Amino acid sequence: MSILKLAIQKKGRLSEKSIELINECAISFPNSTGKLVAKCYDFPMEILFLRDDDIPDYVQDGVADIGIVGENVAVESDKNVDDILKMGFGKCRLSLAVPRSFQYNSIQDLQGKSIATSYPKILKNYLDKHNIQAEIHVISGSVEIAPSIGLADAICDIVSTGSTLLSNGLKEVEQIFHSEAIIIGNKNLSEDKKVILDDFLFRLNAVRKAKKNKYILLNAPNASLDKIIQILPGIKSPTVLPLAENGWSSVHSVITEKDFWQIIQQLKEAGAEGILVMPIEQMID
Ligand code: PRT
Ligand code: ZN
Repeated sequence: MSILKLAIQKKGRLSEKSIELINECAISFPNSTGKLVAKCYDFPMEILFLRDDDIPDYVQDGVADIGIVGENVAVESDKNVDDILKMGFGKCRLSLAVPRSFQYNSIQDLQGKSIATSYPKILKNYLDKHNIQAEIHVISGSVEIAPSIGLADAICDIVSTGSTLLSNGLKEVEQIFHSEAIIIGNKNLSEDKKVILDDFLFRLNAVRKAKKNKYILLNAPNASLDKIIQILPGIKSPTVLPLAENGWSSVHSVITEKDFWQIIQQLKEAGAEGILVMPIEQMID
C-alpha cells in the first residue's frame, strides 16, 4: 500500500494554514512539536516537516512526493517539479525598494547600482528583461537593513503589508513577482501515489470552495419571493419551502463571501426576515 509523502513548512508563516487545510480535509495526524515526520491516522499520507527552502529539492529528488511552499521559494529554487495547485494563502509580493531619499523615476535608475536580496535568480531574470546591469548582493536574512548599513543601494525582498519597508525608511518602487503558497509535486509519481494525490486534491478543492461560500436561510412573505429569488445568485435556483405561517416561505441558498454584505442588504430591503448565515464544510460538485 503506497503512502503519499507531503512536505510542509515546519515552523513559519505557512505552517499553521497548511496544517489547518489538511485537517479540514478530514485528515489528521499527531502534531507534536519537534517531530520531523507524522503518519496520518485516516489517510495514506505522511507529513514531513521541513524548512521551506529545502522543500523544492526534496520534492524533486522524491524524498517528498508533494510539498506546500511559497511560489517565491519554488521559482527561486529552479527545481524540476510540477506546479499542482495554488493554495490561496501566504500571499505576498517580491518588490524592489529604495531609501525614501532616493529619487526614483523608473527601473533605469537602478542601472549600475547594488541590490541586496535573498532571491538572486528571480531578481536577475527581472533585471535582464529590463536591460539593467546591477550588482546583486545575496544575503539570507534582514535584507531590509542593507541600505542603512551601506551594503546596497536598493533591496529586493518579500513585502506583505509594507510596514517593514516603512519602518526601515524604504519605499517600494517595483513589484516584480506575486506569490502565494502552492503545491508542488515530484515529476515521477507512481500510479498508486497519483490516485492518493487525486483524492487529496479532490478534498482540498471541496474545502476551499466551501470556504468561499455561505449557506443562507431566510423567511420571506410570498409576495416578495420573486424579488428575493432574483437577488440570490445560488448554485442552482434556491430552495423555497412553505412556512407554517400562512403567506410566508423559507428560502435556502448558497452565496459567495465576495458579495456577501451587499446581498444581505438587498435581501433585507426586499422584505427578508430572520436571515441565518452558516459556514459550509465541504462543497462537492
Ligand atoms: O525557517 P524557514 O526557512 O522554513 O522559514 P522562512 O523564515 O524562510 O520563511 P517564512 O516563514 O518567513 O515565510 C514563508 C513564506 O511565507 C515565504 O516564502 C512567502 O512565500 C510567504 N510570506 C507571506 C512571507 C510574507 N508573507 C512576509 N511578509 N514571507 C516573508 N515575509 C517577511 C518579509 O521577508 C519581510 O521581512 O515579512 C516582512 C515583510 O512583511 P510586511 O508585512 O512588513 O510587508
Ligand atoms: Zn526559508
